[in-house]
Amino acid sequence: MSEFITIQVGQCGNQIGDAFWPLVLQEHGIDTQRESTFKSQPQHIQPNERLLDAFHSFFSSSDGISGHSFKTLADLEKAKVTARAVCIDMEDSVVARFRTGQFRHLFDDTCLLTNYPGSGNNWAEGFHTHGREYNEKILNLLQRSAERCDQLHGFLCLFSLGGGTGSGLGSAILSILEDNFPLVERFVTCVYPAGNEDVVTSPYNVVLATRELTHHASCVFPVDNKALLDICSRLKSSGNKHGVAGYIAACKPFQDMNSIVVNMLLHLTSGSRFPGSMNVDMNEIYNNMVPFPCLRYISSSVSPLLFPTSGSNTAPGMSLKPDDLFTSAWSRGNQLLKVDPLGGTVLGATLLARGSVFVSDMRRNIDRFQKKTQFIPWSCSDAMKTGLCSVPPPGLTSSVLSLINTSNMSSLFKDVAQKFNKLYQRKAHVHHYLQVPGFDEEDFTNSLESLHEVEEGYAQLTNLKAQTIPRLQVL
Ligand SMILES: Nc1nc2c(ncn2[C@@H]2O[C@H](COP(=O)(O)OP(=O)(O)OP(=O)(O)O)[C@@H](O)[C@H]2O)c(=O)[nH]1
Ligand SMILES: [Mg+2]
Repeated sequence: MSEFITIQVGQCGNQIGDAFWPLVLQEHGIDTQRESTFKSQPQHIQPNERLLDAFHSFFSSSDGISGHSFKTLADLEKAKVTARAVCIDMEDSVVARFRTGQFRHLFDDTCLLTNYPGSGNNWAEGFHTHGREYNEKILNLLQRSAERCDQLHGFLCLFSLGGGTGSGLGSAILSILEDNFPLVERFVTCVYPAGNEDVVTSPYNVVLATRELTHHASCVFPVDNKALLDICSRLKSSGNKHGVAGYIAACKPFQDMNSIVVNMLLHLTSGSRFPGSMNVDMNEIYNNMVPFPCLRYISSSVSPLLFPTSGSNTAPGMSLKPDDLFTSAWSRGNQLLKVDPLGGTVLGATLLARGSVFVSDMRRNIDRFQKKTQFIPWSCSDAMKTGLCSVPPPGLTSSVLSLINTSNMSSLFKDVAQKFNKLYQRKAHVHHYLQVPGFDEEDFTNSLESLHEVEEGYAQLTNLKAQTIPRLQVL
């Protein structure tokens, strides 16, 4: 089975990681309440050989995993099972949860890296200062984690682009990976800010980090906090008498928002981890979805949208019929990013189903998708990637993931450039960046140029008509 190393950087990356690991365990039927007995174990999934096989994807053990049947956290601790995770932050508070919390035995202490007091919401601090200082240490951590793998398939990198550590150090790590593990794909899930946030310098951090993503990631699955918050508010505000504002005031939306991202990640990797009649590996997704090197940004959505961390699956949509499941996955309002994926030209699309979705359901919905989609003219319209993984997510009978590389992605970069320009026209906060050794004013302009290239690259493909190329004449 394919193995992944998860790299969590900064507060956001580690908070998404904090939501990720309990759900991975839940997928394998492992009771995360240490004291409880097998009786209270989730009933939907029984540990069996094929699930144990898949356990290698995210976990390793010096004692070996094969042959074990894990039911509780205590079983994992006894067998010295650790998560294939590298958790990095330049402050300590979030990563400390992995040292002392309920899952402390799951994390190899030597794979947790922290400092003090953070990168001060400054990409240059994260990229240059911490990137330089920790380069060797991070490489060592990664090499050690990679040595514990038999079939390392990819790195899953999680960080936000708004702050300094995730955006700066997170994007610096991409180059370390590219230089030292050139054959292993780098999949990035990065969080774009909502726009009305606490981090004033986030437009700079986003633009500077996006250049690194464009050049050093294999495939990027961006999400944005505005889209995530809208989804959570829509799904949860009906239960709150003060509506959306009441929902936001009453809870910590990050928890719900992060669990939506985690659901997407678990579904995304499911084909590489579990068996299925038409399984799709992550490198197949990358090869089919990215036709040009810079246009590697994929809009994603999973259906049904759920909040598994809140204990029970409370969201509507649990009993969606197959066609509704597919429609919901590719619909504009359910994308984890504020784009209309089918409003432009589609460069690549993947539909991945989990659980009891029949091949006939799949065929019918591919047909429906193709009828409403304008593909790039040089690709035949059935050039879609589709997959069926037989293991459903916990608590569900089926689910669908939609991945779309769309020319409308240009709207994301246009919006990011506008926010950047508003700040940069006044050169506000620029001095903080210029005083960091290694940072040059040209980094701003070069990064903006790189952003424009991606925006243009996508925009040019919108409404592109098929060209008639004259046949070559045989002389
Ligand atoms: N979805 C989501 N967004 C988050 C979370 N935590 C922070 N953010 C967003 O991330 C951005 C701030 O980045 P952080 O991850 O806090 O910053 P950092 O990488 O730790 O960098 P520094 O604190 O500047 O060193 C803002 O846009 C926040 O709204 C989270 O748990 N989930
Ligand atoms: Mg931080």
